Amino acid sequence: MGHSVKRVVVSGAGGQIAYSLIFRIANGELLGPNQKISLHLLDVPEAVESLKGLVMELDDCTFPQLKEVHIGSNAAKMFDGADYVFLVGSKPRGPGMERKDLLADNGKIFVEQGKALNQSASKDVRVLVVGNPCNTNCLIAKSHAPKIDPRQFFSMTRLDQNRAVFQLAHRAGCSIEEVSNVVVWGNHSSTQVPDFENGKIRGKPVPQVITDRKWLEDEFIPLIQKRGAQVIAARGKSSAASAANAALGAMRSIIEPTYHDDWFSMGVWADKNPYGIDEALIFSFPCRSNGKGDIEIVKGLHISSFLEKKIALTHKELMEERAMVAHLLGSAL
Ligand code: NAX
Repeated sequence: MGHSVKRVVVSGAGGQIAYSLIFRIANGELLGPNQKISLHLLDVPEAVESLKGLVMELDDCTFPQLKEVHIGSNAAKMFDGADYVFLVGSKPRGPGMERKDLLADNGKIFVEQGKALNQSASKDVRVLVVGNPCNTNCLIAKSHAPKIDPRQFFSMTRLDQNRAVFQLAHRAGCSIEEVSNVVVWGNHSSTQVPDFENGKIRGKPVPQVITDRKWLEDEFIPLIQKRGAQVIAARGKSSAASAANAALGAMRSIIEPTYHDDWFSMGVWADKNPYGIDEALIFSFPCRSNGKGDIEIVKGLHISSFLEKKIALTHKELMEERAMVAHLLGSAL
């Protein structure tokens, strides 16, 4: 992908997710111990001063892989030649703010960032949108970047996947590594569909191992859908280290070949999907990587009528979100 030093961008670099993510990237956890990296840290002008403190801390970690760090608030400059971009920055929902206002407010950020990516990122760039509402933000950014293949844009449902894996392993009393093939369909929101029917424990469908169907339907699914809110209630702040961990895992899943017959959960451009989802959406599907950054949607999963009804709801929500930001979508939709 172009440079011998890889350029990795984190937007929202002054925020709490970034504070966990940046040090792990700099420590080689994204691209391995032999890959030199250049970190480009983007935030709004008011936050740039605090980024100087972050740079001091990065210096003081003496990470061998970290060749250079750039900070700034000009997206096009920060995206220059970018190989991997984590779009984390966005505004939190303020008091009394409607979902629609949040969509429009944050959507504007992704109009600008989509244009800036189009202007200056590497044509092979991989972009992971974390900032919420991440699926629709990703759709907006993609629609303003006609020079970049839409299949290089992703939105993060990895934290939801990880949450589901933990709960299934916990309930089954098995180890994390014994749970595989867990996908969360649709939107990263409370309508998301954590799929226990196609998930596996020790290679067997989850319902053959966890036979309490009532638990799976009535407790497991809502638990994953509401986990983010639970963390906020307990911590007084939203998930940060687990979100950073998921962002790192998600980008690595794009870069590295997918193990055997496993798959992972990722919001991707729904073009030519075999599941009847509107093709002009960023929708979370089961995905595999060929290890060169090319992702394909896994075909042929059985969708029961139980799943189908739930997927229809998250599908509808994403179409509604898209309609709310129709004025922000560029020509490359
Ligand atoms: P913080 O509020 O701690 O940090 C956000 C940072 O973004 C701030 O430093 C802010 O100045 C910056 N920012 C705002 N506008 C920007 C712009 N135009 N360009 C660059 N930077 C900008 O939030 P944090 O807890 O780090 O969360 C960041 C985003 O991740 C939020 O939108 C949050 O909802 C989302 N999340 C997404 C998750 C997912 O699974 N997809 C899970 C965790 C998290 O909730």
